[in-house]
Order: sequence, then structure tokens, then C-alpha cells
Amino acid sequence: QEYTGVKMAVVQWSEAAKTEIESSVGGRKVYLVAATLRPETMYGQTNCFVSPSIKYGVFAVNEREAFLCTSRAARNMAFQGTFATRGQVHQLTEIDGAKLIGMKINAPFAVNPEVYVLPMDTILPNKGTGVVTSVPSDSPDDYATLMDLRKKAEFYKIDPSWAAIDPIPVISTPTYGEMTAPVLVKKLKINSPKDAKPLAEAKEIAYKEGFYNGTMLVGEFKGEPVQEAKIKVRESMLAQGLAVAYAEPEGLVISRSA
Ligand code: ZZB
Repeated sequence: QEYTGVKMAVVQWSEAAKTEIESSVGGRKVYLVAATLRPETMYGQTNCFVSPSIKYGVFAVNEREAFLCTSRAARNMAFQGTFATRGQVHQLTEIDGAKLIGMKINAPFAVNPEVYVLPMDTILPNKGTGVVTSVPSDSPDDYATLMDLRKKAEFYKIDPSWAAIDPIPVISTPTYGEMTAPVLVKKLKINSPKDAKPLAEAKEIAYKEGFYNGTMLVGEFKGEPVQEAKIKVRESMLAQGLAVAYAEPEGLVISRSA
């Protein structure tokens, strides 16, 4: 599985993260790295998700940069030429996902370039980087989670303003229009991010519809088919240093739908 690791630079730490992380990184610029299979949707990022129950690490890339992700992802990256010394992981510090909630980060290519970090309980610790960038227009999981957070802001201990950005139209499909994920969530009567089965089905449909029949509505490749734009957006992000290639070892890919 070849992911794009999107580099989301820290704009403003949460109070908790500031005291725990800032003093440990030696002045390095810190990025949350979100693993995505849909780089062409990055225009529509509205927030970023971490799991409140996962421990994350901060890992030195070189003297200037550090990545925040799971240690499992960092070990994989070490064998993919991401860090200064091949095979070597240099952990600077670690932090509970819960303490990252409410941070502000930069979302590359997004129509809203500054977004907040919010909690997502369904993040799998053994897949991707443990950091997920949220595109509620095209990801049913993201849409269901965002709506739940808005409904129960107090329960989730978030400031409602952190979840205030509405889904952005990014891709048009003949069957679902400009809001593929919200339409599917409604159609399949999904009420909560815990509706795992219909969410897996919605995800499958959204992937296929977007990939085979989608047309870009925004960005440099506006008007082009998703199938072509997908590769171009990825290449553009990599070339500008806004993302890194990230692959999961064969046979270890975990999918919620599997
Ligand atoms: C942005 C995005 C936009 C995504 C979209 C999907 C969609 P898969 O297919 O099961 O391998 N993801 C990444 N890591 C995790 C994790 N640890 N736990 C839970 N979800 C994770 O899933 C890959 C996608 O699941 C990734 O691509 C990421 O969300 C999320 F419009 O990034 B994606 C129809 C899906 N649309």
C-alpha cells in the first residue's frame, strides 16, 4: 500500500503539547504526518485526526525537521530513506494523542490552510502513521466523525470552533454530486462513526466512484479526471517537500473493511 505522508506543520501547540514537546526537539520544525491514499482530496481538508488513546512519538528527520507519528510508522520510514541515517530511528520524545487535541496545524494545498487537530476513536494504531487528515466531502469516516464531534463537543472536550469548517467540494461524481461522503452517509443511514459495517461499505463506494468517475473541482488540475490528478497532486506535493512517500510492508496492511 503506497501512501502519501502529508506533512502538516505545527502552527500552534496545545498547552499540554507545548510543555512536553517544544523543549525536546532542539529547535526542529515539527510536522504531524498524515497517511493518505487520496492526495487529490487534500484541497478539502477541514481538520486533522489523532487517536486520544494512542501514544505518538516525535522523531528527528534531520537537524531541521521532526515528524510526529506512531513509532511503528517511524520504524517503517527509517527503511524508506525518510530519515538522515537509514534504518535508524531517533526518537526525541513521546506524547499521548489526547494532548494533541486543539493544536493548530498547516494543511498543505487545502482551501483552509490552517486546521485543528481533533479526536477520532476509530483510528487503528497499526495502520498508516496514526495521524489522519480529514476530508469530510469525500471520506465517509471523516464526515461521520466530524458530525459526531459537532453534536457532542462537550463530551469530547473540544471547543466547537475547532470543528467549524464545513466540508469543501473537491470532486464531482455523476452519481453523488459534489458531496460524495455526506450523500453516502445519509443514504446508508449512518448515524455514528461507530457504524463500522455501513461505513466500510460507504468507503468502498466512495473510493470507486471518486477514482473511476470523479472530476476535480479545485486546484491546479481542476477539470481533470481524478485518475490523472491523483498522481499529479502527489508528485507536486513530493516535489515541493510538502509530503513524503510512505509504504506499508507487504502482508501487514490492516483494513477496517477486511
Ligand atoms: C484522506 C482521505 C480522503 C482518505 C478521502 C480517504 C478518503 P484504507 O483504504 O482502509 O487503507 N486512514 C489512514 N490511516 C488510518 C488509520 N490508522 N486508522 C483509520 N483510518 C486511517 O484507508 C486509508 C484511508 O483511511 C486514508 O486515506 C486515511 O483517510 C484513513 F476522501 O486520507 B484518507 C473513501 C475514502 N476517502
